[in-house]
Amino acid sequence: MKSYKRTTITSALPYANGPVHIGHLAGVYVPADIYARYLRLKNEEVLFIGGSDEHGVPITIKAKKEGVSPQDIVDRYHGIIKKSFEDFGITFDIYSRTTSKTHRELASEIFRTIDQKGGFIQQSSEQYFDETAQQFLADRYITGKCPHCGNENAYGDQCEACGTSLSPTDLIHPKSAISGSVPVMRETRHWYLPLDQHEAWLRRWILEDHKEWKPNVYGQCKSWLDMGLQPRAVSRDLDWGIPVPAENAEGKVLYVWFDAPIGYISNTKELLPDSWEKWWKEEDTRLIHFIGKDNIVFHCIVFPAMLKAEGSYILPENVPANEFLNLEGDKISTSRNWAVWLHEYLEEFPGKQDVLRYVLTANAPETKDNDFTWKDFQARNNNELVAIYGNFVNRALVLTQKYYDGVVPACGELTDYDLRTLEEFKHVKTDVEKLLDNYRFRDAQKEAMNLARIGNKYLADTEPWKLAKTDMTRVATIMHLSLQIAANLAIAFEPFLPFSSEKLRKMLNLNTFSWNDLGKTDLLPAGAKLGAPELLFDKIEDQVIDAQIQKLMDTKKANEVATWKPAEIKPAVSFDDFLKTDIRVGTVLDCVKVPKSDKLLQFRIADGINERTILSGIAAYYPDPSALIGTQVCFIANFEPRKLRGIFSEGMILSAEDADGKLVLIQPSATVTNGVEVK
Ligand code: B3M
Ligand code: ZN
Repeated sequence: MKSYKRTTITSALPYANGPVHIGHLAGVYVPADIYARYLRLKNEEVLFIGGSDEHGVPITIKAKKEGVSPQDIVDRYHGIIKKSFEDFGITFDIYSRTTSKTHRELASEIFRTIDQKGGFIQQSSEQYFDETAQQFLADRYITGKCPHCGNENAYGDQCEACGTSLSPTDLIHPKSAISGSVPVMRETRHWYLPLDQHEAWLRRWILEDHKEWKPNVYGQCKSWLDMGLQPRAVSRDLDWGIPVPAENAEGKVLYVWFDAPIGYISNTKELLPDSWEKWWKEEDTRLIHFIGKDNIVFHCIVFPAMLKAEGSYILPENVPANEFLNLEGDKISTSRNWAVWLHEYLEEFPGKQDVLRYVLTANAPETKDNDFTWKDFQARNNNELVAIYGNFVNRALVLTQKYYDGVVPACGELTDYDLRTLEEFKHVKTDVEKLLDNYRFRDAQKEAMNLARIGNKYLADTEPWKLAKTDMTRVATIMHLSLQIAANLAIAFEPFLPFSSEKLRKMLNLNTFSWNDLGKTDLLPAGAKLGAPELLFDKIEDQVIDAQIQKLMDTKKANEVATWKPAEIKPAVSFDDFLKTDIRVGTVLDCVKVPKSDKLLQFRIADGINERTILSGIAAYYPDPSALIGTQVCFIANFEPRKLRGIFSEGMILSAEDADGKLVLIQPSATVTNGVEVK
């Protein structure tokens, strides 16, 4: 690794068109924050930059939907997002926004510099234009039929039904989402960054000089480069964004992906108006971008090409992008409300920021997409945070309270077993460091947890509560060492679980606090008075988790109903064919649940000729089957008899399946004679 003096850490600027959810936190902000905290603990010079991305079509679409201005939207969500990050202890040095004056000026200046150096080309192309609304249409503003799956509501950039990425001209019967009219092709001129001209150095810089990048990042870059780079438009015909600072640029703004990454730099400039340049222009500064996988090409190819074209900036040293986090097996989706929103989490789990941070890191999508489930959240809290970390700390503190009135006892002679324990825990520092230096946050956190495991084992093996009756000198040594381990835990976990570390630090009255203290056994001197012991974590009960799962199931139901469409009408049948199905009415004589089945009800039906037994899979929707006795139902009398769960079912009872899957019996609107036909 090159030697460096300082590190600039950036984390992707979320679009200010909605609140942030666990996917954002897991993929970008928790790892970036862990890294920033770690470097600060090592007393390195570090700057951690965040902010909202407030331009681009996602914002204008949201504004249009709500009938408000784009500025209203970004003002609202910038505040909500900023607060969520603060609440979760994400320690940005600045969290600003791309609608700031500093940003508008710097983005314009960088564009102008590149332009003056001849770093852009201008090209004309035909694009969809809405004649009614008198404007060019962004890809998202064009809808039509997907050529792959036939979905009628595909967007000009993607079909959400089949996931295919599209370009607007792929759509069959395109329509403007603004006016509903059929758009026409019209010529427009734009500025392009000729990425093809940058391909050679990009290949060398990434494929040869940065083989150490994560395989998912390196692989994506390689496949882009191997496909060959094309010029990319950096301006758009849109009325929301930073006006293109050039002649003949009326109605044109900078493409959001041109201005957004410059936001990292402008936010630095806003924070440090006099010294921002050293964080972006000096060779001994290390620049690290934390992002999600969908942003890789912009951070590894487009932005570096922009910076190179400008000429005075450094390039990123690493881009540790993550894959995606799913929720209970499904892709997180804002439009389907399939997410755990950070502000809602905090309302429902007040004070439990660290639990979420812990679980998201333990399950971080570092090498592949991963899944968040509430059961796993509960298990990790109860079996790891409570049972290992919390339990050890609590025992160490409570026993010290009990035997030594909360004062750190003096360390006596060390046994072989003590020495072996110390040896084991001294590894933790180098192990965690090595992992953090390689952006392997999940394993690093696991290593930190190992320290608590070592502590627990030490107490379990030495059993000071038994020795207290016979050998208080030995107990003093055990408690002394246990407290040193607890102090080490406060340091090791600080980057990961900062709220708990602070609590623990207070309990231990631990004032000095630096990464270099990790592994030391004299952090708490004999005679030091401890604070009052408190529980670091508490158990999360089943009903709390069940309520969260129920909430998601309700969302899923609501989505199914909202997107439900009637099935296509089947091919025509003749009356004679219809009559082959013998549908009759009968009266329910008896109705009970089939034992050991959640689904089946067993009916006894008077069919006018005799009695028959029919099983029907509607038990979930009729919790009191006896209430059906005496009512009439319709059934297929000549349905082939089948044996289900050892019972002969002679027919099929008719019901309608509602949009949410609920089954409702079909019953005649007035009582009729048993055995009559339905036609
Ligand atoms: N706002 C896309 C996203 O939120 C975009 C990131 C910008 S980083 C400069 O995924
Ligand atoms: Zn499709």
